Amino acid sequence: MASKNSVAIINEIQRKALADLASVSSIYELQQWKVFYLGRNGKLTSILRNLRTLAPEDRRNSGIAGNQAKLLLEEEFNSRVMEVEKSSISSKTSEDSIDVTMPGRPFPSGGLHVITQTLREVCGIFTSMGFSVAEGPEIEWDHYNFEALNIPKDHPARDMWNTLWVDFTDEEGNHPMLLRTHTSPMQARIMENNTPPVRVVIPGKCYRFEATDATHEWHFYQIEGLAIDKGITFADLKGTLYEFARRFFGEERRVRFRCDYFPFVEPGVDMSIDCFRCDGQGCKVCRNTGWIEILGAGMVHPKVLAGFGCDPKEYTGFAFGMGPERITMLRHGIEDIRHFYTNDLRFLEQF
Ligand code: FA5
Repeated sequence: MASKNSVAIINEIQRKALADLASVSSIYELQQWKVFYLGRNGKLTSILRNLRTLAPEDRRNSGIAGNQAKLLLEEEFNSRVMEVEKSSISSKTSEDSIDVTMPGRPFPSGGLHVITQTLREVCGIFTSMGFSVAEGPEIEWDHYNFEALNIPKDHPARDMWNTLWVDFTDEEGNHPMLLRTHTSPMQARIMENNTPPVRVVIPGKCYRFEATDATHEWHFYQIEGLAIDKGITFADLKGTLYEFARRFFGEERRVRFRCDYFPFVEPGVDMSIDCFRCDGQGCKVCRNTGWIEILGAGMVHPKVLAGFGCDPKEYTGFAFGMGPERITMLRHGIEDIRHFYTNDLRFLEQF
């Protein structure tokens, strides 16, 4: 009789539990339901725990009914959890009413730094004239930066390039490594692995231990150019650089060549463009000269050519080194070189 009662009670609990489960509509209510029926002190659990007090035959029948009810309720609970979760997602979606046709938020896209743009454009102009492009190390040996360029130790021309030395001492106590002060050391590196005819431009970063002002940075780029072949003359140098200036700055900009001294060229020149700000009248930007120097150049010195393994009686060549920051300033009317590397997006995003 007791067993009949227990089975009936179990069936009644199961019926009630299923009815309650059907009306549950949130995860919170589901948890409450579970605690009420299946929890440690839940309705069904309490019945099952008391089975051991029944007679063996009754215990068996009630045990079977109780375990079946428990399995069924657990299964129903799990599928109800899935239903409730699903409906809460879809109701949220319709409540928030996502308009899938709306355009997405744009990703802020990056861009090339204005100096990178200039480097690429300049290299493009020279490649269209038959030059190839090469790159080289920023930490350089004294040999390539100075010695191979006819600037031996104690030569006063070393003072032209205020050098940042690398803290590395060789066996003789010398500091043979430095941050390259110009891209000219690449001339020797190129000639180590190539034979004329050579036409190459080399963009890269340079470093000088010098005070900064509107037209000088302590780190800046240069683009080196080197052309070596039989029969190259100063007219080729001028023609090539005029053509570059014409393509980069337009027909209206004026160009000036003046004698200059670099130990690795003979003769040497500097090339200037008339000042963008004052149109050559003289102002703060051009230090009242009307001109802004953009590059140094010259015919490769015979001694340097011989060092490259080229007979200077047979081969001649020209070289130049230009400052991309300066030509970018000229083109865009930028008054201070320091804007390029202070990472102010208000400035950089203009280009
Ligand atoms: C040189 O560095 C030579 N190596 C150039 C050269 C190459 C001459 C081949 C002959 C043959 P110079 O120190 O003048 O030369 O620098 C060349 C260019 O680099 C300058 O015209 C200028 O545009 C740029 N430049 C030099 N110093 C700075 C600086 N501190 N900040 C920004 N640009 C600079």
